[in-house]
Amino acid sequence: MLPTPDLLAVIFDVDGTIADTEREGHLPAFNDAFLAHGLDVTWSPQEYGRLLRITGGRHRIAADLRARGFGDRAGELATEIHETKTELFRTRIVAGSVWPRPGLTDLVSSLVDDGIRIAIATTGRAAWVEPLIARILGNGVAETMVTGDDVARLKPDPAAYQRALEQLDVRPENVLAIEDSEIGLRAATAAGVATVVVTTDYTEDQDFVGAAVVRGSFVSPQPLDAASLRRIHRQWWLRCGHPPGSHHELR
Ligand code: XBP
Ligand code: MG
Repeated sequence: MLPTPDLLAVIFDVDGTIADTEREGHLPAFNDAFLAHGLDVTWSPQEYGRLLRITGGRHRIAADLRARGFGDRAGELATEIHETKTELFRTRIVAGSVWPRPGLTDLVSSLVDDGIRIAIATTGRAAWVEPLIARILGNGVAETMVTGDDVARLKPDPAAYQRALEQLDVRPENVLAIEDSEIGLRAATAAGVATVVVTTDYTEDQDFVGAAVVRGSFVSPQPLDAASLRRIHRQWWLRCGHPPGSHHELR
């Protein structure tokens, strides 16, 4: 039997994965930004859950304003409101009000100790992603960071993952992605990367067909660490049966 590929790097999504940012972080920042621009728009947590199907805050605002009848003004207004939202969210991060998901920092330490490289692939904006990652992971722990500023097409397009793979200079079969959502799983899968999904309240009912593993937490039933990720990665490739170098079509 052909050897399974080694696990050389882990690429982490940010929102919902590194931190549970959406309900307590992004949502109030969007609502405060609507207020700052004099708009009578407040997204409820349920409404926001539906809007998460649209990746990228600017696109999310524009789609909602169009649905509310803002017509041609929606795009320009969305750009302005999103700039305010980005600054408000960045301020919250710098003030230290966003925390990692339980078990995340232990997993990262275990990967570092084991020599597994770490990267970030997100559709969020660099202005807040960079301070968040520096605060939670520490400076330099993530070798490369691809944000929504770096790619023309956001997830579920694979562009962010493809860019991270290029920057790491590794093959997709040597990497595992950690995601929280169906959109993220689709992006990583389309880049040929096996994916562990750790769901949140917002994503637990989504369709995760094609994931290597789906769980609701980093800590239970057993904490994820370098050894368990190596095991998951190896089992995925044994199951998939695609030798390194072959055309990889993830099922
Ligand atoms: C999540 C997103 C982001 C955030 C908002 O992406 O879709 O748009 O909700 O961030 P991921 P911005 O899980 O890939 O990080 O307002 O900066 O777009
Ligand atoms: Mg996410």
